[in-house]
Amino acid sequence: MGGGQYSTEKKEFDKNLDLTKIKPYGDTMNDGKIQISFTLPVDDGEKALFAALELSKKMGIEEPSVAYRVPLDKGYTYFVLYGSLKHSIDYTKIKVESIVTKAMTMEEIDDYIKTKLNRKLIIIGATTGTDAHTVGIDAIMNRKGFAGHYGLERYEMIEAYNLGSQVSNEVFVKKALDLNADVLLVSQTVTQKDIHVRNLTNLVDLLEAEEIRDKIVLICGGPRISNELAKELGYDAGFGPNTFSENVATYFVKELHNRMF
Ligand code: B12
Repeated sequence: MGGGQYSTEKKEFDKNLDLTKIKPYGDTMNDGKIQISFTLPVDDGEKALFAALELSKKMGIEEPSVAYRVPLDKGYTYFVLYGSLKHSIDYTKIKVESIVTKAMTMEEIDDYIKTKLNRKLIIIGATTGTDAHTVGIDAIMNRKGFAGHYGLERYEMIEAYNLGSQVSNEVFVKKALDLNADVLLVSQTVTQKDIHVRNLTNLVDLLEAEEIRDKIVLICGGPRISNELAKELGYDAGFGPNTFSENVATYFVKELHNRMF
């Protein structure tokens, strides 16, 4: 069982980088080396190992080998698997819309607000619904910042209100009305059973009902949020992993400026 993982054939890799056929890089260009992990809902054992290897071959992974496996509980086994991906993609055909091409610095953003928008901006952020994850919104808003990037609370020309987590959409919208917010920042981490989609959509409905949707720059973010998803759900923009306050602030100051004309 589980045999035949390795071929003894000597492989000749074309080591030239061809952007029309890129694949993962391990230690030789075009070797396709990847590591993946998943859980199978079966007990640990030789049969489970064989199933994991077969599944990996179906995913297009050649010569898969299980680097690590552990029973998680009765009826569940976790695998870390290593192998070579046979698939490639044409990188030259990919077109993506980039929200912010070059982020300004905190000082440049403050200066932009002073000279082009002529007043302090009111920004409200929260992790909404039942979601309890605060680290993402704190990374964007907290004065002390994240990974060497100060948060919006430190910006001279921004009045930032971080409402924390598990904020209901109703409370969030009320705060937006009370403070006359320019920008709303929504963080969503939990995506199980698409709860984030329902929650984010409900917020748009409430803002529309209050007739303030168009007056506000509405932005969402989180580890599984993309700009495409955000737009689809009726947001102005969406930000995913590796976002800093400068990325989102560069976007919203320019968006507010565009809306002046
Ligand atoms: C810490 C943590 C917790 C802590 C949270 C503490 C806190 N105060 O936040 C606690 C222990 C409470 C927790 C609880 C749960 N968690 Co949790 N948690 C994590 C963990 C380990 C790290 C998340 C984190 O802090 N990341 C660091 C921040 C900086 O990254 P980030 O959120 O992606 O933020 C960046 C960007 O996304 C972006 N961003 C984020 N928000 C926003 C908003 C805007 C406007 C913008 C512009 C950008 C932006 O900018 C940030 C900086 O770059 C992850 C696993 C992991 N390693 O990621 C699981 C994880 C997120 N948790 C998970 C789950 C399932 C839960 C629970 C449901 C578990 C349970 N069954 O009880 C509960 C949730 C309960 C609830 N009601 O929400 C799952 C989510 C799966 C899913 N896709 O739905 C994960 C992925 C773990 C896993 N592998 O299963 N969790």
